[in-house]
Amino acid sequence: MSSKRSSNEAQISFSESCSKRVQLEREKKPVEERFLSALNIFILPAGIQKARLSILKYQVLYYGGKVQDTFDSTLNYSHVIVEDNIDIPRMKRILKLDSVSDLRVVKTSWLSLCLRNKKMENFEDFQLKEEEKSNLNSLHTEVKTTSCHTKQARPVPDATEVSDYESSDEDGQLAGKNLHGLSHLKPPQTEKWICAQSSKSPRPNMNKHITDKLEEMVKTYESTNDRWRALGYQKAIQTLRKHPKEISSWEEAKSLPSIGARLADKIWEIAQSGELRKLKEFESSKELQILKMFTNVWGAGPHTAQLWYQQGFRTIADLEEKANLNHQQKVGVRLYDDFLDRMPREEAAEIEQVVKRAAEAIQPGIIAQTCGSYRRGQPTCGDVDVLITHPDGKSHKHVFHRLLADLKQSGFLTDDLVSAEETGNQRKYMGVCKLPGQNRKHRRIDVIVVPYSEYACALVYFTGSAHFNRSLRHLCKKQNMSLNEHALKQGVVRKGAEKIYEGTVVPTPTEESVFKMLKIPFRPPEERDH
Ligand code: DCT
Ligand code: MG
Repeated sequence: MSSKRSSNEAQISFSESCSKRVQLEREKKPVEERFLSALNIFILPAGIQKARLSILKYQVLYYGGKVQDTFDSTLNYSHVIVEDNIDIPRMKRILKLDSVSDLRVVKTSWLSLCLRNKKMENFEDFQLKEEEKSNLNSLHTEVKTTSCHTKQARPVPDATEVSDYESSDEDGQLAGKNLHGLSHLKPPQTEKWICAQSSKSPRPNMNKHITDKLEEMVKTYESTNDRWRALGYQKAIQTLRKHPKEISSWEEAKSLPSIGARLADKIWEIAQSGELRKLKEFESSKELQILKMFTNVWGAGPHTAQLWYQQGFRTIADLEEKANLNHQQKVGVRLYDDFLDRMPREEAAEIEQVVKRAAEAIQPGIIAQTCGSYRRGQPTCGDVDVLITHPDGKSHKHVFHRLLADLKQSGFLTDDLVSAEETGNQRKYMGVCKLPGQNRKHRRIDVIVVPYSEYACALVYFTGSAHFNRSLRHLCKKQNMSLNEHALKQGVVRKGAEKIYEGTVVPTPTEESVFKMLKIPFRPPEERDH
């Protein structure tokens, strides 16, 4: 790609993004936020990805600096910015200059550092000088990292990204050893799967500053029913969480699975500036904020939220007073604040005890186990998911209605949302409970009664997390199996997404047996919090 072409494209996209709006925003900014006001720069477009160039220019303008679109040797630039891999001879060739001794030539990683730290950083470590013998592969042109946030374009992927199994050397060696009866040494390919890994992995999320922003994008797209975009962002988040190091170039982001050019643009924008313009636009959109609020009403999805908005409702009070609500939405609106508040796990434990005691009074020997985030050891829970069964395989059948009746009678269950949902041999109740005493909040509770033969699969499913479950299901597909809250099946035949043969149920007496069948190590609940 010629640098000229890239420069022109960049300017088109730049002029689109830096319209009057940027100028106006800039003028409104207090002086301390215009920390780049001393800059009057030219950015050499060569080697800089189009979107990244546009972002850099936008950000410099936004924080009070000046950017010249074309190079003019008579102008007095504060800095001329060049991509990290460009050396002085190449820069001179591109700009048709005999000498650059009058210019302060600085690498883009300096600009990124300033934008990230929101202050003018010292540029000297990033400066390229005429007399330096620049060489792409020489250490002399390497940027000295003054901060762990310093960005450099580095070759990817990093060796640690590739699992042992995928490493061709290792594979080759093992293939040779197979002949000598060492085939058991070859690690199973399941190792790569999320569900095979502990969520308590010693490796932290190195890109949390990016995934946090992308999570916000997911929430927004979910509230507007843009499921494909939401899914695309979710996949990218999963990939970034697994990535062993901080993203340090657009190319690195783009090289990762599930990340295309547009997502790489967004990721790189956050990596460089700590911000995402698109998210800021969303956050400043009143309509989107209201849609988000409406989709948080229990029983309302994106379509209903849209409808309410079109009907002119703007607040939860509007809904309460004027909207035509069904039973669930009425409960959702009345208890809006309580439902948004996550309860401490101690309160979830108290709720579990109330249900356990009531179930035990009906049928001795009954098992009542809280699953979900509580079982995964989270400090707070959005709701309480109680799974009930009986080891004799039959006594659970009589418990469901009596248990709910008793809990309503005692005043513990205050509202029903879904009185009884039957799927196969399982029954699910969704409602609201409140512990006795002053200052107690209403809490969401699900009670699920299952036959003992389905208990292990139900435990796995209702313990989650949802992300962990998705990974389990994908892994099943790869092994011609299927898994849901009822059973694990093997010998499943699929044609594309369609199941041609349902397969046969594999007995799974314990959670451990489910993991074993899938050929992954057993993970206790607190290690499934992905
Ligand atoms: N689940 C799932 N897929 C979903 C939603 C839920 O597999 N889309 C499973 C995994 C968790 C379990 O059901 C209970 O669901 P929630 O209560 O919604 O989730 P949680 O992990 O308990 O989180 P929270 O604390 O918010 O309730
Ligand atoms: Mg839950």
